[in-house]
Amino acid sequence: LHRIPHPPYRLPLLGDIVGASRHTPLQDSLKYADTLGPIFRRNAFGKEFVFTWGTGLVADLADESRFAKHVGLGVANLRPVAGDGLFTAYNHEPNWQLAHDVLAPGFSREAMAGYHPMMLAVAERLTEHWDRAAAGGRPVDVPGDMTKLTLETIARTGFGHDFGSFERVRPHPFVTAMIGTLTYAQRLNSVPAPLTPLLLRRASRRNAADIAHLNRIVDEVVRVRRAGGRGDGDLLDRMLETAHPETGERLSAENVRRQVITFLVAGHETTSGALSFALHYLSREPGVAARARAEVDRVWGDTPAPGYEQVAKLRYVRRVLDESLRLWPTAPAYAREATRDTVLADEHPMRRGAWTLVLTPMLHRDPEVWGAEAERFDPDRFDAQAVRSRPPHAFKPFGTGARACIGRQFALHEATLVLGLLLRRYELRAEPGYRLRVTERLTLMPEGLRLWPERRGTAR
Ligand code: MNH
Repeated sequence: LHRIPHPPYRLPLLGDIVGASRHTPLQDSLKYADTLGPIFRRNAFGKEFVFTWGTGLVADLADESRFAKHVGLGVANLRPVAGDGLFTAYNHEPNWQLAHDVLAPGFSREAMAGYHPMMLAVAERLTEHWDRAAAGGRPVDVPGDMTKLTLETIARTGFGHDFGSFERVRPHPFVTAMIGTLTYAQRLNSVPAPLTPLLLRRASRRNAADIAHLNRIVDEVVRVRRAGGRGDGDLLDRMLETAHPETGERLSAENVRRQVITFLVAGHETTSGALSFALHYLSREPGVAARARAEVDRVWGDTPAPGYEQVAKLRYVRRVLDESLRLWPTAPAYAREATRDTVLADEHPMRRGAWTLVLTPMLHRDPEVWGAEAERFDPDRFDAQAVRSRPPHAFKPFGTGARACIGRQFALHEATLVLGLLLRRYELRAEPGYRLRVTERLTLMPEGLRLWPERRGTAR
């Protein structure tokens, strides 16, 4: 450990808190990363945390024979919310494998093609809302609207549930409670554990109320399904009815509750951020927007309802999304632990159980891979040839290995579809003088981002 650099001003008891803000732990780590290099540590209240972002180191951490997901920090803080649900389960918990095997077919190609018409229907609710803003010359609240869209999408495709987000002026209480629990889980990292009862007394009471609220909403979704009989074979049907193909085991009622919360939260918050960042860059880069729009016009023409197959054909739009996820991977870190005594990249000894946090926004800016101009937004970094010439594991917005994101194709399909629809229908005018600010609540989101959509001529 002593060979790993740390910030210069270390305070006794408190550790490296000089210049750090409890609201932006990730962006602070990015600043440290710049000066301290590809692996560094920070001390918080006597505990040492190791951060890793160099491409070679991260590639080695992807070796599943020596490393695995570590449930720590922010993820561990979500255990009271999501328990042994897929995202927060420990590797050794039997419910991880069981739920993974039961739910994985819900993310197959066929399953995705089945969700497509519902995704399209939700996107139409968004364009109706944007049409009204465009007609009135009013701006739209991008993160707010993307959150409505992605929440409705996962709720309807996965659970046959309608939150009515677009009929509401304020966010659905589910969203408010979810943001509360994410923010609280992040805050727990900036307070020494023995002092939380003291320092976060009110916040922790609020958090308990938020969790109770999430449980109530989820229990109601499950109750309605149980009362009304099967859905159309969606995720909830799988959770409630599908037995494991080999063992015949089923998910328990308590585990179903954890999975429903997990999928409603994990299934919308990060996709919403990814769409918001992409729209920000599209509004700022007229050349990129024009190319993307030309592609949509060419591939889709003016078909009112682009089909499932037509979404994957938007290659350039997909690169815009990848490039947005490069600069702002909306789940900005994942933790890896050694599953036996080993040496990381032949350099850093790690005992079994020792862990490190991979900082993807820094990995995605590693100058050795992305060049000196890594801050520049350029979707051509994802053309086939550029991708082939990069080392593996240089781009990891969805994590790695057995515990990587199960919803990756779902998110990419949904986001590409929506960007295609919005580009075809509107010009996106940015707010003059807006400078990108990023809010952190374990996930990343552009703060205060507003755009003025303008209908394009006769196009759909
Ligand atoms: Mn998703 C795991 C990022 C969309 C459901 N997701 C992960 C991980 C990352 C991630 C990173 C790994 C975390 C870790 O190692 O600790 N996820 C994203 C991003 C998007 C996203 C950037 C959108 C963009 N995720 C989605 C969607 C769903 C989903 C959509 C569901 C419909 N994700 C999950 C689940 C896991 C996960 C469930 C946990 C998988 C497991 O551990 O088996």
